[in-house]
Amino acid sequence: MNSLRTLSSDAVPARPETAVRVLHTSDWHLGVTVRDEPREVDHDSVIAEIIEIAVAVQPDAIIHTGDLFNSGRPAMADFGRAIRALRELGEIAPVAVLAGNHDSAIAMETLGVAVGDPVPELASENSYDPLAFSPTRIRVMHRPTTAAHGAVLTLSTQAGGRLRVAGLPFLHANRVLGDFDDILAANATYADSVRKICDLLAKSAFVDFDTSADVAVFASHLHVSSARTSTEKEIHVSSEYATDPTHIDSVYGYLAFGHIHIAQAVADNRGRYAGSILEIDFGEEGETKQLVVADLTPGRPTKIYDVALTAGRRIHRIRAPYSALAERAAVLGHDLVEVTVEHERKGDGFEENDTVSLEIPGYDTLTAAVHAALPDACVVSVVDARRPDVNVADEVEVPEITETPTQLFRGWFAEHGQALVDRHNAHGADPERVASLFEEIHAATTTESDVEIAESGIIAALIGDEGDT
Ligand SMILES: [Mn+2]
Repeated sequence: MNSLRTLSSDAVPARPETAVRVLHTSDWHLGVTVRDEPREVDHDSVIAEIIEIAVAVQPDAIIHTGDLFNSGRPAMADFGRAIRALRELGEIAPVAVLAGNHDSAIAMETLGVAVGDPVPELASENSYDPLAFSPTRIRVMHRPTTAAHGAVLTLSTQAGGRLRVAGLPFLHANRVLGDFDDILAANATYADSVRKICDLLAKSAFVDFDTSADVAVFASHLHVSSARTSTEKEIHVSSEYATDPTHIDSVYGYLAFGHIHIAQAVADNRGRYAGSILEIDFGEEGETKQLVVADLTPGRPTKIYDVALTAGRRIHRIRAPYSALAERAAVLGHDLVEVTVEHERKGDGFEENDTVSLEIPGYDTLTAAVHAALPDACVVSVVDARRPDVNVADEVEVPEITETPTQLFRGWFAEHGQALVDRHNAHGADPERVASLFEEIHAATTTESDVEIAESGIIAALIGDEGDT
């Protein structure tokens, strides 16, 4: 899978008369910081760009596939930012937003209230009809649920047919899914559960569906098998948590995914990860950010356009000697930069045996000097990697240790272990067993043999497993 070739929004052709146009965005992560530096200004400018593009391409629906917020408890400023953005988008076309793994159901439910989404109330009165035209411009799907509770929307389109949107917000592993009790066995695997829910949603989405006039989109915040997390790496999610998209009903004209931040085609080009809208951490440095425009025409292949997003500051990690920083200032502009300062190189006037002074004349600290060399950039951190000739190990006095790790652990545990066990002892741990468990694990890791822990079943039950993308 190669990187997508993005267009500017004015290169996207006008919507063909018979097509239904969907605008797809994802993974905004409102509230995210880079090394404590807030991104509000970047979010404000890229959201303005998204709204401009939406006005330009005139979609029939706008779909946001999750991680609207970076945290389950967004700051009020970000909550307000989301409300304003959704309302502005809702003026252009109906909007559906799904909860991602970073969003909490409660924050998203509250957001739905704030933007006037009436569906949860209709569903609780048992009067929501997923096959009737949606009564709302903004639908916030705050948790995975059934069509009767708002997982399926029916929208009118400029082409005349209907657009059906089936949405599956992020499905947390090991979380009780009361709405799906009928179809999910208690011991179903994650992949099985996703598959059964997808089948159930498709069943609802294609009731009273006219394939000669209507089109449908499946939207989800989901790990899709074989998707890439960065340019080189394939994601190695255990098959337990990756969903094979080939089984997603072929009647859907477009599959809209959120979760993975690098935009990419998935499922034989049936859909996209729209990706994040800013480089939100250094792992995304250099990635192109984008939206997706999909034109769905009944009975014809879908046309997909990748539309570049260029607003917001880029992020960079640079390594250079101090003397080489100032010349990079113009290129870095106002971007966010982490600077690693290396020692001055030979040929810059320094010889191998010179004593390199770490003082930079005129500045008290290296950080102050770096800020002065890059006056416009937002320097988020400065790492001092000078003094390469000093062998750090020579300077550190290593105390001689005569006890084995096991003896050390037992010594420490004798002193502090009882209090620790008392504090966490909801599960009846025996202090002697904790000490012997350490020995077993230590022995296994030092001999590279498999660890067989008698309590592994109990431990597995205690550990949740939510990804961090
Ligand atoms: Mn995300």
